[in-house]
Amino acid sequence: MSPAQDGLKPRLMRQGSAPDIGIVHLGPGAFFRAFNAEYTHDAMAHSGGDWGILAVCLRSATARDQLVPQGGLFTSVTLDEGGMLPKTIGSVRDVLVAPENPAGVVDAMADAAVKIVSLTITEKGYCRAPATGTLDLDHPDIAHDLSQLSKPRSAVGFIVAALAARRATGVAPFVVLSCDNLPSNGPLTRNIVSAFARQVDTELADWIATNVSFPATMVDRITPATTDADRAALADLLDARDEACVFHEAFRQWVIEDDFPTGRPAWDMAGAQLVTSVADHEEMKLRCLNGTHSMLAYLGYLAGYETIADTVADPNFAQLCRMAWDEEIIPTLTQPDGEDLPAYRDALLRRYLDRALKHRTWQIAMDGSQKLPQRILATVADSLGQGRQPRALALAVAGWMRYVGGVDETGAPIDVRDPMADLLRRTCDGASDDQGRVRALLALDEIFPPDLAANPNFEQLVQDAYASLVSRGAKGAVADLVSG
Ligand code: CS2
Repeated sequence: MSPAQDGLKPRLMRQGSAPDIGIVHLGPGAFFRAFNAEYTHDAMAHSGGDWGILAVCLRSATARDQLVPQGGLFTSVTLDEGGMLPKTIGSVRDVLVAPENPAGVVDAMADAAVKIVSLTITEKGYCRAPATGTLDLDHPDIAHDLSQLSKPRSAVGFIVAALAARRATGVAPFVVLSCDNLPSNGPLTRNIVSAFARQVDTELADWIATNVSFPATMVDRITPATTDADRAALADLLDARDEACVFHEAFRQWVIEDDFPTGRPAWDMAGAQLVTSVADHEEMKLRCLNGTHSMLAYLGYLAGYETIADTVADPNFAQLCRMAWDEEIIPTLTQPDGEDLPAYRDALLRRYLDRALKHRTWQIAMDGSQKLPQRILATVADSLGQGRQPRALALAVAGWMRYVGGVDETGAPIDVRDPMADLLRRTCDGASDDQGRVRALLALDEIFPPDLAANPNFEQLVQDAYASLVSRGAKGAVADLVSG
């Protein structure tokens, strides 16, 4: 083979034989590849087991088109100051695209070899009312699935259809493992699945309540969307293209409630923490990391910063994070076993400052209506309840309100991606002045719990923050707050 031909040789090669499928994973995007697939790869490398993953795309075929031509193999690239550290991941066995053959996906999930169905479908994939976490029966996908359960569209529809098929054939249920950034994601998923099943068949709902386990998890690894520039940089390094590669930080943390009656991969051997309760870890991560991530996303975007690293390189924004953590978020938390909250906070700021990770503020700003309640509003409510004035988080809420208005500080349009984008825009445009806009947005009870929206102290904090953003711009408003 000539050197030129050798240069075209694919470098993705499976080490040893491929594992049989034991997991179906819904939502094989970048985070799944950087996290679930890599932990499972590491667990099998350590302890073996047939925990190969059948990945299911619920909407677009992109992941299938990237992964299947590569035999499911892909490169997981750790980014740090030392550069790119590539590693081939071999846990994905196959990829199905649900809209092409929904009944085939239900059959695959009903296979007795499948012990776990895991999910990274993002907040909106749960079709829940964000403020309450309960199933939204008016959601178009839920309405569709309730009338045609043999061809589901939603994750909950697939789960219930497959559990019904297993029950009918006497196959033990799979474990449902939510890996999304939602509060008490296990119980929340249980509630949604149960509410859906109850609409279909009360005996099935009772069987699910008695037999199916829904462990809660805390997941953490910063994984920006992969760009063409990333793929080109990896191709230079490996001398071969990998269409399915993923780039992420070195840090990873997975805390899992250990409730797997039919077994699980040795994720603990790969560094995951298997515990009896995840709640404190989950709250710490959602409020400290995701809460300040969203804060930086809206205010950083409005200030003209492209990435989180650019945003916290501005000392006032770094100070805003410290203020939010120390005065507003950490006082609402219970320190989880094995964690040190001040050290956790310091490590977070270091992770944000990492310039190798180009995590765009615009990416994190997506789907704010689905994220705000658990990331920011719950903390604000607790903080007000403690008699504090959570000004940094109120500025974050005001930043979101400016952002969803769809016009930035230079008058340019903002590409707002959110399932409620139209409603948010109409709500903003329908208000006659700034105060009216704040009031109209606070009245959206899908997002703002009525008790919080009716709290005059909270409204005043948001009104003041919004006025400051309008008069001083995001940079000025942040500077005033941290110096004041
Ligand atoms: C981010 C998260 O996009 C977002 O909303 O806040 O994806 C965040 O990067 C991860 O939760 C980190 O573990």
